[in-house]
This record gives sequence, C-alpha cells and structure tokens, in this order.
Amino acid sequence: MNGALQLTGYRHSVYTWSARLALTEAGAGFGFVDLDPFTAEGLAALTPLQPFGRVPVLEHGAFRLWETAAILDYVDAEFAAGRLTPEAPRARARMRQVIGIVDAYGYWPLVRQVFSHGFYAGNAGDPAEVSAGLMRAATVLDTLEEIAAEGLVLTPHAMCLASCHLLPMLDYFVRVPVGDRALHRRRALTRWYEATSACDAAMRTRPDLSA
Ligand SMILES: N[C@@H](CCC(=O)N[C@@H](CS)C(=O)NCC(=O)O)C(=O)O
Repeated sequence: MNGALQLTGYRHSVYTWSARLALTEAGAGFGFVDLDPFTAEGLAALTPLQPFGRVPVLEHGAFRLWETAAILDYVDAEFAAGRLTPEAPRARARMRQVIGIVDAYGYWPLVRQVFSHGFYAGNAGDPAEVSAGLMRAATVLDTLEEIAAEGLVLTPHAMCLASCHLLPMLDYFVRVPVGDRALHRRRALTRWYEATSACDAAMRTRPDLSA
C-alpha cells in the first residue's frame, strides 16, 4: 500500500516510543505529529483520529490504525518483511504473551504509578502510588524474568516486537531508583534490558524527558 506514513503521538508517551522504535528498527521513514492526550487541546485534536483519546495513531495514506500491538504488527509486516516476528510457533506465542502481559498488567504499575509518581516526585508525585505500583510490578517482572531466562524472546541482541513493546516501559520504570533496583534483582531480564536499551534504534528514539 502506498501513501505517506505519519505517526501521531505524544513525545513522552511510552506507547508512542514503542511505535517509533519499531518504525526505526524497520527502517521506515515517517512524519511525526506531537499531541499531548493529557491536555484538553491535545485530546480535542486526537479524538477524531482515536475515539478513546489515546496515542499513538499510525496513518499510511488513507489507512488509519491505532492500538500499539496492531501498529507494531503492521510496521513489521509492511516495512520489515516480518523480521521482528519470530517464525517458530513457541517464540511467536511468547512474543504475543509478553505484549499481553505488558498491556494488561505492566503499563499501569510500571509507568503510571512508579514512573509518573516517582520520577516527578518533586512536583505532584505521590509516594503511596510508587509503593503500590512497585508491589504490583513484582509479578510482572517475575513473569518477564522467567520468559527472558527461557530464551525464546527477550534475549540480548535479538529485537522482536515484544522488545519494542516492553523496552519503553521498563526504561521509564528504571529511572526511579526503586524501579532500577527491582529490575536488577532479575538477572535475565536485566541482561536483555541492558543490551536492548543500548541498541541503535533505542538510542535514536529515546524521549528527552527534559524537553
Ligand atoms: N491500548 C492503547 C494504550 C495507549 C495509551 O494508553 N497511551 C497513553 C500514552 S502512553 C495515552 O494516550 N494516555 C492518555 C490517557 O490515558 O488519557 C495502545 O495500545 O495503543
């Protein structure tokens, strides 16, 4: 399918970073429209594109797609010839499982509780949210550690869509010291994180949170 490729997202959003990471890893050139879904103006501009007011949204010509897992699938198939999806059935299933874990159980405690309330602690952060998020994050990290140790996905130097989905959330989580310590108690996950967070596509797309 032809047409311009445009990503609408918010520069600090972890889900937007996942999409930018996959697009960059796939070598796809794209335009970026920055909209903050947490402001009234951003939300008003976003809801015609995404009825739930969430980012990111990918447009390829007249084709519009939202939900990060779907966007990553499309980017991989359209621009990376499926290179970011393992062929083996078990590895592919594990990749989908990681994406499901991240969406259903990871985003809120890692990002919206520990990161949002811990990183911005000097402003409006609530330490009780950090503690609650850290407790909920433990099971998420334990399951991801088990998967990383198994070695089908989340292995160093082997990028797949699970890595694109997870890296941004973990990268924000470890910016809070208690999050960093929690990650480093999981050795296989730490090995994956350290290699993946230093890869070229991650370095080129990591948001500048001071901007
Ligand atoms: N299920 C959506 C979730 C996307 C999402 O929650 N994005 C956040 C930014 S990281 C957002 O837009 N939040 C706005 C809000 O919560 O109102 C996806 O997979 O794309």
